Amino acid sequence: MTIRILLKKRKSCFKISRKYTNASEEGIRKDEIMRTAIIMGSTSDLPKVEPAVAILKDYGVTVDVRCLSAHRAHAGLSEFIEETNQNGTEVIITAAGMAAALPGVVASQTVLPVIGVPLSGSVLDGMDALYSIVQMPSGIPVATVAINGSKNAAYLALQIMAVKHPEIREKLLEERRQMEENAMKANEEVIAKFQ
Ligand code: C2R
Repeated sequence: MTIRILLKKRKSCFKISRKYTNASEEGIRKDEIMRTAIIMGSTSDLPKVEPAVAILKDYGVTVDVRCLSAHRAHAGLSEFIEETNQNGTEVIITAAGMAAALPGVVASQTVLPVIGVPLSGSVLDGMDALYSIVQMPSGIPVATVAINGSKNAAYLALQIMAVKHPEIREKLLEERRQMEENAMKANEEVIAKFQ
């Protein structure tokens, strides 16, 4: 291979890796990046999705947030799913209200774990989205959390990632220890109040 071809190859590799990594991730191998994606159906979903973004960022995870409706932007959605299939994303969180096709459509185009968050806001108050997301046909699962359960979607994503990343596992265990301590303190307060 001539030097010119080699240089051309290196340049295109650099372009691809730049496309798939954040500036802060440069120099980190793709398999070391802790990366998730969150896709919502509409920007009107943002207030219910933001708590998940905050939790994942607090754990130092890169979060690619997108608003890509399966109903309204199916080509753009497929393009993004293809990106996640190649850029080291480990889990995809999907959040949608009403006739929520989005989580299932995402799950149909990847073997990455897909978590679905049904959102309220319609006249059916989230039951429509819950039923749309939870009743997937065999072979294309979506791990469905509670209506508006975006925080648990983030924790479930972290638990999946913790299998590979010990730093996430340690932080999750520490948070659980803290949770238990607070719960026991609440118990003591209740005992003291009513004895
Ligand atoms: P608008 O507020 O934009 O009208 O959206 C969104 O997630 C949102 O909760 C209303 C609701 O429609 C949902 N939506 C879906 C999909 N695209 C948008 N369920 C989809 O592709 O599944």
